[in-house]
Amino acid sequence: MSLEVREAAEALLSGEEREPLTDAWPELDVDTAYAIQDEALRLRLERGETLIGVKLGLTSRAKQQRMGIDSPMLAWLTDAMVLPAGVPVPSLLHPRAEPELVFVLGQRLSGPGVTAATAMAAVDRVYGGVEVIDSRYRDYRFELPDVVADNGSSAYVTLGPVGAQPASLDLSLEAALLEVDGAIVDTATGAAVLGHPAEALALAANALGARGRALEPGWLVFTGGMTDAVDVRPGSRVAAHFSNLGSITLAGS
Ligand code: OOG
Ligand code: MG
Repeated sequence: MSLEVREAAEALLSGEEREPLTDAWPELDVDTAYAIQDEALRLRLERGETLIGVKLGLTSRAKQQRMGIDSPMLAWLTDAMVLPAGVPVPSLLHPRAEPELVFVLGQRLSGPGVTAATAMAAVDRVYGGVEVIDSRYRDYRFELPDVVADNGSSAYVTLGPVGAQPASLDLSLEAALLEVDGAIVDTATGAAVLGHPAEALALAANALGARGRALEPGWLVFTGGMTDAVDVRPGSRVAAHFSNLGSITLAGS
């Protein structure tokens, strides 16, 4: 691994706000960005965190248009990123929240050749979830390699209260209402996520397979923001209400 990769991983893991890597390193490519992401994960595991799954980012048009990037990406989730329901969002740089559909895997899944149908067959349970993102880049200004290196802006994930059998729901029709301080500000259904969130799961399995890895049994897979993300301001309350998968409320601090 190059010195630049190690240094970028350490700098991003420090959590300090910074300019995008590509400002000073314009030739940074996506493969090298994933090497930075993997090195940051290695450092997290070295300090005692456990790998619990992955998240996809930029899988809906709402998110792609807002960030100006139209390729989905993958990032790691560890146990330190789990925010239990009811715990206020810790103080962060500029937290935003987004409703997501979440899979818990029953079986190992790895590409190539994983389809939405074979991906769904590996799913044990489906949950509603909320991801809190917090880009380390000032003003959320980044290119694709920057956000990949920054582990997809990951900060926290919260799982909803209902774990449904995958066959019991039509996930393309599962709706999320996003509420801020009592007002509904956005809505979407699962179809917003690549047409069906199982497509995001298949994409994750194939992308990890290409990197010589797999989605493991028991892992969480956050399939990407269905709507645009909203700011989590101190004192404000953000809630996601799913049609069949319950509600999650976050309090800003
Ligand atoms: C990148 C992370 C995107 C999602 O669900 O689309 C993401 C960002 O918007 O900062 O987590
Ligand atoms: Mg997300």
